Amino acid sequence: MKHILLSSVLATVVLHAAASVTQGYVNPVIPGFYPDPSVCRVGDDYYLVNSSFQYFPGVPLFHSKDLIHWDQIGNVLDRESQLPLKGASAWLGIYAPTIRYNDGTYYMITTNVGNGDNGRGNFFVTATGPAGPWSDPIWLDQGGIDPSLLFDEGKTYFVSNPDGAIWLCEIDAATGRQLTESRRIWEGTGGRHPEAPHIYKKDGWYYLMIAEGGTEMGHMVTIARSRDIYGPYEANPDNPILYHQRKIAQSNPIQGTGHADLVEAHDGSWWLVCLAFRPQTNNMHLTGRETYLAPVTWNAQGWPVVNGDGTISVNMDVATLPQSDAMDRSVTYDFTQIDRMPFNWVYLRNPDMSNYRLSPDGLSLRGTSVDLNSIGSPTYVAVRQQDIDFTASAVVSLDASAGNAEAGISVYMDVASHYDFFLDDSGDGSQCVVLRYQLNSISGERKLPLDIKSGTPVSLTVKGTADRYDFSCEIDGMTHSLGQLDTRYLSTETAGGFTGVTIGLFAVGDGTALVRSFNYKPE
Ligand code: 6LW
Repeated sequence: MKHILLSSVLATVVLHAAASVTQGYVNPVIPGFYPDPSVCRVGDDYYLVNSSFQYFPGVPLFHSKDLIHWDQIGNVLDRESQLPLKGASAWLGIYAPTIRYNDGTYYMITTNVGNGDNGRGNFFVTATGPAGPWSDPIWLDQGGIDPSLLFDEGKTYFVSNPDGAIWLCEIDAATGRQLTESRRIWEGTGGRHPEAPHIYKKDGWYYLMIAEGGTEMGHMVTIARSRDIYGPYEANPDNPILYHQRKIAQSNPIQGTGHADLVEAHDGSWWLVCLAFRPQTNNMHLTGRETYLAPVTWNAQGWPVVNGDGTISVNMDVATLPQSDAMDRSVTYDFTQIDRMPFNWVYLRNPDMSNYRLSPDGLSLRGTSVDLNSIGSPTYVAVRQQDIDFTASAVVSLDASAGNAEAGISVYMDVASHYDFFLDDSGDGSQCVVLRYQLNSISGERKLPLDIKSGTPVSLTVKGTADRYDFSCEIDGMTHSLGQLDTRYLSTETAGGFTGVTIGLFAVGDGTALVRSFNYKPE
């Protein structure tokens, strides 16, 4: 009884402490490759989605009560009929999604670039609850990328960016059928790549917010408004409303701010989620474009002002919604104890799920002839690198009695840029540990001069810092270093693509690996 009383008192204290925090938070609110955020509010619940490119399942879906702490509750596109990804590189697949709620239905609209239907890339899916199930795709005729929806006075408006401008039409929200001719409504303020359009209605105005400047350093957010949804749109004289090429952001660790979505919170405050990235070495970034949060106020002329001066920072000293508890991102996945992979684990393109099996022994990964240099679906399951400084490790054993096989951890930016750290079995009963770099057609490797008995569990560890990945392993209680590789060759600026680094478990060849656990820890 005393024990129960004490724990309920403690629980009250903890809950009270959590709810009383209403000042300050840290950006990014979702670190790692979670780009192109879109947010919607339903009552006092917030939902957020991101683009996912060549990864499966697609469009991670998060829930929050305070816009700061986000809990992944699923993936919107979780079956192949919604998400064909054949041949999708890190430049293709699922681009920026938008999430909206109207009259009991959730809508997620996005583009499948390279695997659309009959040349059409834009589609939406619907659900009656955010956890799904989400419908099969409903394809749309208007082209371009970054589609968005506005529900207004019984009509459904669809906006996207074909031909380097923002175009609008009305659609039937049940069938996707286009009801009015597409009309060009704005080109932005002259920056390259006008994209990411969202229309909001406020105080009798239609506000059209977009991104311009491209998704690199020159990225920015601009806005225009009109009394008529079809325009003419008048640009805010204070554009851009978010832009880190300003002198005041010169030494800001956050760069490339853009692609944003606005939301009015349940207490009447306004917020914006956007993407940005954190350069970590020679102005290059590896953790992808991430999700950031900023407060928004409206000036006397009725234009939004982002965080006072149009820039954001890591430590945001601003009033917030009552905050929920922060989640610890240090996590150990004990594969002997779980019966499904958590929502944050992703595969490349369309995986053959019979190559992956969870059992009380752990996660078994069956190798195939498809390796990590292939644009097919190698046996690979991964989480995002969310921190510049981190440690990740896995306990792996490999059974390759049938022939040659490799299995271990990959630090994977894309098909042409990855560092692989693995057990190598040539089928003769002994194995060795190898560190291999694969950078386009150039590859090289270092072997640990040690024979390991086939089937021995080996702990493989990757430690990331701004400039280096450090690789070491532990065998029979002894630690061995395999050395370091430079981070910059895996950066977005070097490798290209729209993604960030993922840290994954892989198997290739005629063998099956068993992974008992995987541990990821921000440092
Ligand atoms: C996305 C576009 C963009 O569709 O990059 O940064 C594209 N913004 O809006 C891919 O994420």
